[in-house]
Amino acid sequence: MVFRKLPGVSASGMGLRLSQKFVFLLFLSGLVTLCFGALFFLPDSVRLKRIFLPKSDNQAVTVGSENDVGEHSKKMPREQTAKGDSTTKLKILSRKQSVTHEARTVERSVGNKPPEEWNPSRTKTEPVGRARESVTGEERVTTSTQKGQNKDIFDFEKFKQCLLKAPLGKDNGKPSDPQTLQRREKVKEMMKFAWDNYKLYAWGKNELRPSSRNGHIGNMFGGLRGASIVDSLDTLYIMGLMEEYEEAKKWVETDLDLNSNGEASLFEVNIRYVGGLLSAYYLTGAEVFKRKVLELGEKLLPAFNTPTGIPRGVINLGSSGTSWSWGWASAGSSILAEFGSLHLEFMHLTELSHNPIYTEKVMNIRKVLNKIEKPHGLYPNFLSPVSGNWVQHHVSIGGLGDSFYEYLIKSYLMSDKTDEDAKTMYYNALEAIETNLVQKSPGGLTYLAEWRGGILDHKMGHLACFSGGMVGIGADDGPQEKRQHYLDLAAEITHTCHESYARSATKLGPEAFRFDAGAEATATRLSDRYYILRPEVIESYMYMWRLTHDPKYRQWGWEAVEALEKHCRTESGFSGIRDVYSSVASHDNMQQSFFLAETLKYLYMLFSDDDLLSLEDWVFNTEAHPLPVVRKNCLQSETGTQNAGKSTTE
Ligand code: DMJ
Repeated sequence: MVFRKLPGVSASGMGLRLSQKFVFLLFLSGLVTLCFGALFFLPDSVRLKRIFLPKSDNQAVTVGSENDVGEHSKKMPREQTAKGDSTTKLKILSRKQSVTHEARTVERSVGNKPPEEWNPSRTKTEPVGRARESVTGEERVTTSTQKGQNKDIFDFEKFKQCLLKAPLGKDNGKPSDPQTLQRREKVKEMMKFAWDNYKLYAWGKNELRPSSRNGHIGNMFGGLRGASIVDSLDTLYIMGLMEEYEEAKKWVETDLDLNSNGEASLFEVNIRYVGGLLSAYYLTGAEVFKRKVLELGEKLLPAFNTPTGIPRGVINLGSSGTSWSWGWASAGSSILAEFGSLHLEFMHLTELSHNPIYTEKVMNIRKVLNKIEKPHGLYPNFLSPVSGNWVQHHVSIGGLGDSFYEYLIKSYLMSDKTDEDAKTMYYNALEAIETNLVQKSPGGLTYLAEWRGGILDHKMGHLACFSGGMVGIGADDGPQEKRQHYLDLAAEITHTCHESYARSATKLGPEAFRFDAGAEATATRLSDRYYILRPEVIESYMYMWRLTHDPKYRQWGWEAVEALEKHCRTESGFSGIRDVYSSVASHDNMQQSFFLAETLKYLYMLFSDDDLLSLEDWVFNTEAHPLPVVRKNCLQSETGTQNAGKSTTE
């Protein structure tokens, strides 16, 4: 720009006119504003931004990637800005608490001798309560801290005294019948085989690819590694594969890096990592699991920073803590099965940390769900975390909805039957499911259809087959006149799911089966014919066995073992198959971590005595990680021996 002095106009300085100076200054200030404003658009990692801007929970975020996603999460996250957050106060509180909590963690590990671990080989016939306090041989000394004098510290000793039975039961649940024992040994061998191959070809990765003999990482866990290790800890432990358990524990100690900065499925990280670490801690008392799970738990909290407190499905585990909804979920909604399957783990995070924030978060979800009107008493699968309204009227007991219902009844059971809200919600939901979704096929099979705005889709997913077990474990606490009915319903659903296996060439069930156009429990679409080592059908066999002791459930479980061996076992691990109706196997080259966490664990339990992880003491999260019933009265009592009289391994 050229500045010239014009005649007759006063000028100063550089010989500019006043109006020119004004324009120049305006331009300059505009430029400065623009530059500063541009900082907001720089990526998080840019240093300048960190210097100039305070960290905020509500930063705008960009679309993540890509195709390899969670169970309920089939596509890419949607771009979201968590603006208009009405829970700022809570956020500040949560940040403060986080700091306090971190400090406490450090203090604990420095100031207190970590409790000695609980090893199954040492607990074979010991009583749970009294005997653990005596100082003989390998037994540990119960310190005053562990006796609950320091209320800030989770008292593992007292926790054990509040169990009714030893976790692994008498003689680790060993069945007396030789055939059952042999079958149990076979399942243990399968676990060892799956583990050994994972170790050989995929150590530290998330899953084993058995055909290509390498590891798979994917992007479901936001950069976290070792999903198969964390998912396997408790299975290895209950099977007495102690060398393998020790390897797994060592890896958690030295290699489980929680400082990742990727986008993770909140649901998947919660059920596999949080669930896996929690149960490893409760089973063994090893401090490392507690430390890790509390560190991880904190990283999940920013997902709840939405106007309603309903968390979004995808979270950045790094310091930004930004969260997204899945790109495929209508109108930026959150998924019922995802935000509805946090309760069990979050209640235990509060138990271990003494930080109420986790309980508050999940109780708030429940409050929102209780307030909102439900079409025909049903819970649709998509909810807006902004408005708190349903986004679509699709209801399913399979994918997208499944574990929400499971967590209602399990919340009640895990609360030592004190959580009346969860109980009411569960039985009301079950009533609505029976009225609207439960169907009988022309061939007499009971199934759970899906509901789309009042229209039934006569399809049942493999995922929905967990409901045999769910309805079964809830039967006893339902209204007196309905108890037998619920048990019958559970048996019928389990029977139908078994039929979906029995009607295939491989004796393994498809991903989804239908009851229309002449089909009865068979997949009619090519795209539904695959089996990816899922546990749900076997899970229902296990619960139904425990509830009825009808030998058919063990028989069905054994059929599944034989089918897995024949069609899914490869030279280097287990693999899913692409078509259950073809006896010529086409492997999908993936040994899912839930095969080790769930399928094999439930099979092992099916062939064990009932006191191995007794259902009186333990509930299983949706990834089959056992979490103990919280007996508040006992835990808070001075002596902590409310159940000590009953605390034997018998
Ligand atoms: C597991 O990760 C969990 O059981 C989840 O609830 C549903 N899907 C898989 C197994 O099929």
